[in-house]
Amino acid sequence: QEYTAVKMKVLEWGPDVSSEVKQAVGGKTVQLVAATLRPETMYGQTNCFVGPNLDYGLYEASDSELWLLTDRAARNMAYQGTFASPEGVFKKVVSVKGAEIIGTKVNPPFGVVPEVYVLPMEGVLATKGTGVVTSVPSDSPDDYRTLMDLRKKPEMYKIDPKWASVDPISVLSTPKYGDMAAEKLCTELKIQSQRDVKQLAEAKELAYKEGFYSGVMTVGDFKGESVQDAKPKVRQQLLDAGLGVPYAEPESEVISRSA
Ligand code: ZZB
Repeated sequence: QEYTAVKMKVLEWGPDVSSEVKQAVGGKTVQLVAATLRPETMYGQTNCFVGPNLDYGLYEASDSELWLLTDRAARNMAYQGTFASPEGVFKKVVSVKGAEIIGTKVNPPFGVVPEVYVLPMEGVLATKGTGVVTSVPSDSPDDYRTLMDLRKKPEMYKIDPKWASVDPISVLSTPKYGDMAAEKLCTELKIQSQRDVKQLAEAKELAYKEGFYSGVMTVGDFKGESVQDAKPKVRQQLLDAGLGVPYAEPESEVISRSA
């Protein structure tokens, strides 16, 4: 699976970021780096998710940029030549817990809404992508359901309701599910919570298939084109703009995960 790793620039730290982290950053730019298989949906980013209990770090991507991701992803990127450092070399500047960065304001690349917040998601896997997930609740059932859970119980999730206030944004339309596939599927499959992992996996599969084979873009430079055509074009634009990099999972890990 070839992911696109997209850079979400930190605009303002949330209330719980430690002074140790802030000091380590100094004047550098920090990017939360999210791995996606759906670059064509980036217009519809409404927030970003991290696992509150997961361990992340700030890694030196270049002289001026620190990237926030998991140790595992930093190692993979170092071997894929993503960083300015020599192949295989990566330097962690400071450790960060997911919970610390909840409420941090970031800029989602190509997002219709230019400022969104970092929120907690229970099911973020440390073993996949970068451990940072960008949220597109129009087309990702997991994102939709989690956002609705957070809105229902902001106190329980210890978030400021304003962080979850951006509504899903339509990015594509399909004959079966209209222009808000995730909401439609969550309703049809009666998905009640982000913990309904079995139904969510089924909804994801259905949304992927229908979006890819029958979807037509409703926003952006490729509006009116099929999703299949638009996907590589939007991806290339992200890469050209320096807002994304290719990211691949090592084969052995992909196999052990699906086994
Ligand atoms: C934006 C997006 C928009 C995504 C969408 C999906 C959809 P897969 O197919 O199971 O490999 N993701 C990335 N990393 C993680 C992680 N560590 N833990 C949990 N989820 C993660 O899933 C790949 C997708 O899972 C990625 O693509 C990312 O969300 C999320 F409209 O990015 B996606 C129907 C799905 N729609």
